[in-house]
Amino acid sequence: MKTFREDFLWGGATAANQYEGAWDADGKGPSISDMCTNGSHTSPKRVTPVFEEGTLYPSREATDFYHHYKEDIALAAEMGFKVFRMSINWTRIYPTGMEPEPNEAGMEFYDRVFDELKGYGIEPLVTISHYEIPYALVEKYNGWYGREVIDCFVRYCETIFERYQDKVKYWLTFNEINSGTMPMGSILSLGTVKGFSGPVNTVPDEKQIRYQGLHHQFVASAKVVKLAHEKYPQFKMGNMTLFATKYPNTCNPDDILRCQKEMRNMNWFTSDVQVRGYYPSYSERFFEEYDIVVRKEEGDDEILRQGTVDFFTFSYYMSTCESADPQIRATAAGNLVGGVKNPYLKASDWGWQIDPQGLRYSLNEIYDRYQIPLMVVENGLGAYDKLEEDGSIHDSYRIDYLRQHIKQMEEAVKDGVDLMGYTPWGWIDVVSASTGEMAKRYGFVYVNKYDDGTGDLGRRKKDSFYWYKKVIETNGKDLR
Ligand code: BGP
Repeated sequence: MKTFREDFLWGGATAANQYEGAWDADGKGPSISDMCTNGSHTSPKRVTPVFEEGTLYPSREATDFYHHYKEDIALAAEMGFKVFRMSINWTRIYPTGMEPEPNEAGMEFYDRVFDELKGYGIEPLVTISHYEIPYALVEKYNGWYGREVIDCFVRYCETIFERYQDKVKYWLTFNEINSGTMPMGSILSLGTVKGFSGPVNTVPDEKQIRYQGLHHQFVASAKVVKLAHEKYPQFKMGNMTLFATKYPNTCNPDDILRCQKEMRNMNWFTSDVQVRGYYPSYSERFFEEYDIVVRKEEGDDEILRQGTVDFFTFSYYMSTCESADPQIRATAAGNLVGGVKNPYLKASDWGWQIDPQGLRYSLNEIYDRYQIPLMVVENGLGAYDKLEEDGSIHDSYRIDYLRQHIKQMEEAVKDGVDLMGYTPWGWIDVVSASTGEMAKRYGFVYVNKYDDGTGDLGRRKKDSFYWYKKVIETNGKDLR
């Protein structure tokens, strides 16, 4: 029976906007995430178009990878990482997204990071855009709604591809690109929030604007995938989807159809375009229902066909159920998306329902549909951790969560899925994307940083650190 391949890419995932900090160091410009305040599970973070004195902006310092990269990479190496998922902060390279020339100091930072990784034989996996659109592009073009942003993005990619061509092989174009199908995605992913100020859950539901923005992201992604394939044949280019697995709430055919529709619109729509190279047939009816008219330019369809990805990556945290009855809907919280609670599952302290078998199910569904290699590039448990007086952190709940998910990944491999690797989210504590909290921790490594902005940023190994090291050492065999 099959198991994880010998060259399985074990590692961990981060993103610059939640990890790097140094938000204005060495010429870096502000990104959308730098304009978001802190928040919590019960009080949503806010977007502020102008900087408010006395307000905390957690991404600005985050957990300071910028000044701790050597120490952090050494910790990753100690766990035996084969791959390190990170993102390049667009505004470190092009502070407003529109400069004619890149910012050399920003470029040098990533040279140092990639060289450090190389020293330990760790492969970088780079997300090109992970919730880091330059805020200047939000103000000037309403983010990705403006077609001009395609050229800004392509120039940014040309720059980093050329510079890091010998250092980076694996690239993902947009993090959780399908978050743009939801109102929340208009903030972090699309940046279509010009002039918007207020709590993130009050952002207007502007489908016409979001789907136009998504079209521009599809074209941008396809253009740079095509460029990479032509100019840098050693590159492997991937998409990245937020996979929010859905089950019908009952066997009532109304629920089944509702679930199918939601699976398509939420989970499949963007990858159908990025993997197959054209808009799926069901999208026409969806656009009609919501009066969405996507403006395409001549040549766009051709580009989409030419720029399909080599591998499929996704985040997986949870599942929910779908009901045709609006009264039953929206009882479970989730990774940017809600749904109906599943009575068979338990949930995290943030209400995200824990469903390891849902990962096996999703891997099988995705592989059946596309037949290209898959990678789970985010998965994990956001939890409150207790720092003991002796400096230890006993996170058995996290080990348990990950153990169960890894077991189900192995089942999926036995089912025949071609799985390349696994990078659990926030392998070191970072700021939460949805709430802006520090208290929601995912890491194997604890960072002394707290919700009020205090903390000396010291790093400590949690129990899960030693556990994951053994998992990697044994290629997933020893999960005790
Ligand atoms: C995904 C994002 C990550 C990460 C993760 C966990 O949506 O790609 O950036 O933050 O979710 O979410 P949160 O931080 O809200 O717990």
